[in-house]
Amino acid sequence: RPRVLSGIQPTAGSFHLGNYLGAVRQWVALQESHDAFYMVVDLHAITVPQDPAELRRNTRIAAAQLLAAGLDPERCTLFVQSHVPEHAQLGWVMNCLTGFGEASRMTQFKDKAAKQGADRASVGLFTYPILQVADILLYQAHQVPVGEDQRQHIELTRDLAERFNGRYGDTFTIPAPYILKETAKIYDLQDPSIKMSKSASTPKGLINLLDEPKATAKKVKSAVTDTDTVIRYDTENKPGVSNLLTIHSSLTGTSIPELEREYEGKMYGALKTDLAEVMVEFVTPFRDRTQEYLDDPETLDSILAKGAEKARAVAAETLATTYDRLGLLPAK
Ligand code: AQP
Repeated sequence: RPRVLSGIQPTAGSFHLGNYLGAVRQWVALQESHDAFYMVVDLHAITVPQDPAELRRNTRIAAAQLLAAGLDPERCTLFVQSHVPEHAQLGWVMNCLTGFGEASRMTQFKDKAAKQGADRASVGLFTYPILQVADILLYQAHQVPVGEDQRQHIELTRDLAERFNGRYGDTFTIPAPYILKETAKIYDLQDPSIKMSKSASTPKGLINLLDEPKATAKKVKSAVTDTDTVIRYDTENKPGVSNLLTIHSSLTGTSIPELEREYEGKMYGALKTDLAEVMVEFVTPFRDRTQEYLDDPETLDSILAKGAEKARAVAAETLATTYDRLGLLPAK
């Protein structure tokens, strides 16, 4: 079976709708057909300051949400990045292979550093895409299911894998991004020109899956649309309405043309009211299931321990081959 690898940060506590529709939902589907490795990327989280107790708590919350979303530890390998030390080890190797200018071209760093103030951004934030390269290459992943914002990082991964293979002999599988066009980018409900994001969105534009369902319904109902009245999918002229149609379609499985027909002659209010209901129906059981996993931290930790053991077996083998190819003297 082809292999997939992906990760999600445990920084915000709750996943937002963009994380879920852009990435996590694909993870659940791919565990059926692929040898799937999914992780909570706590080492990425510390590229910005974290409160230690919060980070620990949020790491469990992230894992609980992944299980609540439908990841099955019998069918995929679910683990915490820092439980597999090979990530940091291969990360260093990849740092040494990356050009400074090449790393400087990563747009996500530029955006995030600009937000923090260039002097305050850590070197870790700068090199985080390179750690991500190591995350992917360690598992010899064929595909990486992510949102559109990660495309550039997968390109970097491909470049570095090819560079290493060219210099030291075939070592790494060249991965491809797995990005679903429909949900590659979910937009902010208040500003449909920017992606929904935990750091850039205003609270009203961000749907956190663990929020009170009532609050979520309210946010959907007050989503920004346009001054026109027609419900039509047109990302250029009607980004707000198109975003709502995308969300509706992906949560209900009703195609967008079908939705357009259903809402012909109806007002925006009707679409928003229905979508609010769809959202509530989705988040209510999701929150309950997440809480159930959190109420039993021993089971949760043991799932993560088993996942880390399975992940290490693969990661250790790749790292050993890499060290050998590089000419690092093995310890006797
Ligand atoms: N708006 C989005 N639409 C589609 N996919 C998205 N992803 C994030 N936002 C959207 C995808 O979610 C996965 C996990 O993301 P992450 O843990 O790396 O978090 P992030 O990218 O840091 O999430 P944010 O909210 O975008 O954080 P900030 O604001 O800090 O940049 C990834 O596959 C991502 O593509």
